[in-house]
Amino acid sequence: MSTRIVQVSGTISAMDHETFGSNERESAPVSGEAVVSTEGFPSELVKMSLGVGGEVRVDLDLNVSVRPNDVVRIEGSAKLFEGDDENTQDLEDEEAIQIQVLPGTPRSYKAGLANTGFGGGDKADIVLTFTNEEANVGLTSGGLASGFRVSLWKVDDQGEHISFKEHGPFAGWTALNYADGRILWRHTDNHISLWKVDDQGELISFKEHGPFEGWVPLSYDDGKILWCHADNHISL
Ligand SMILES: [Ca+2]
Ligand SMILES: [Ca+2]
Ligand SMILES: [Ca+2]
Repeated sequence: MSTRIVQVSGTISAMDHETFGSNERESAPVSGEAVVSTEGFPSELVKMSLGVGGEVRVDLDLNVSVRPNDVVRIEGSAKLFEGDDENTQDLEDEEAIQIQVLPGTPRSYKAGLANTGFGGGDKADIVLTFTNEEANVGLTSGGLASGFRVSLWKVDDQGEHISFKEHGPFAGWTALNYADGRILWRHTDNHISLWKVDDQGELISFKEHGPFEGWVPLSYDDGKILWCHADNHISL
């Protein structure tokens, strides 16, 4: 199983039906991305709301998880609310979404929601496209036979353990250090992967550099990566 990068794009178009006067319409782009690697653990792909006309709201919540053979499963819901204001919890229609996206095969999906109740006529159309590609993190090639697992602990002012997040092990990769929401990894060939992680230690994005002839990465801090050359130059 490889690490997958899953993206969703599309549009939500919604209409607040008015008995008097003209109907009100809004639309908004849908855009979300998640990197998933651990089977069975869903990650948030997109979570958004679109309000229209002062009375209608559309909520779209989707999570993604990896299945066997690099297939990913998208699960969640699209909901249409209509009431006294856009924060109303008066649910008029709902569509449960559960689809599989095959690796390298974009898939489109459409949902139509309608308020068919008294005073209804409100509706929403949701058009989505999902992609499921191999994440080029370089951390999974060669399998999981070597490398080190890291556990990033969150601690309070007194140093007491609050929570933790584990990553790896990834073949050939060693974590060098953590600073400012970044984990710096070094590969045995001396190229690096700088991970941006959120407050829970979850991977948000990453950037790879190198390898550069003769240079060995040492650490990351304050927006800078420190490299050491075989003849003992340093570079910031
Ligand atoms: Ca209305
Ligand atoms: Ca209105
Ligand atoms: Ca209503």
